[in-house]
Amino acid sequence: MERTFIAVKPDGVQRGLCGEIIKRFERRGFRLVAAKLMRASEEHMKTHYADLKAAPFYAGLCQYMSSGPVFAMVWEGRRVVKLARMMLGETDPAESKPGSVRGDLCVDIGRNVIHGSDTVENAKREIQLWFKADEMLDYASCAQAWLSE
Ligand code: DAT
Ligand code: MG
Repeated sequence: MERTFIAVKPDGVQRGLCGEIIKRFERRGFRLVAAKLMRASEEHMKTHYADLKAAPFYAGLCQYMSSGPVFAMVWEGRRVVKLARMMLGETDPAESKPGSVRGDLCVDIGRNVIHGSDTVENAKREIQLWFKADEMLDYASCAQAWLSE
């Protein structure tokens, strides 16, 4: 079973989109294993986005991500990393198809409401960065038997 790190960014939290986003992951058949509302420091965001250090938007991105509460979550399920990325849409909302989070809920690449890990490896790194082991819960979901053969 795979896990991924999903976060509603400060613009998404301010715009009241946490419920809408949680609903989409629940409906798809993924299981919430951890969640917390937190104000990330700029240092934390610099570590999170370390691979983008050279990008011209890096400083602004880290400032924006630490400018208000972020709703951080870990979701579990079969192929959740890839499927969640598809649910998010493209990085640029203008390239995102209707039906995706970014294609439905936002218009600007710099305020694209949601983060999702792009690979299984990065998901592991990000989950460790945002959550302690005891903040994640293992429990049996009654839906499990009905989601896969
Ligand atoms: P994603 O969030 O789809 O994984 P990414 O990892 O390439 O995209 O970039 C991280 C975030 O940085 C992205 O969600 C929004 C911001 N970003 C990316 N490209 C940008 C650009 N050209 N101008 C402004 N912000 C950008
Ligand atoms: Mg990324």
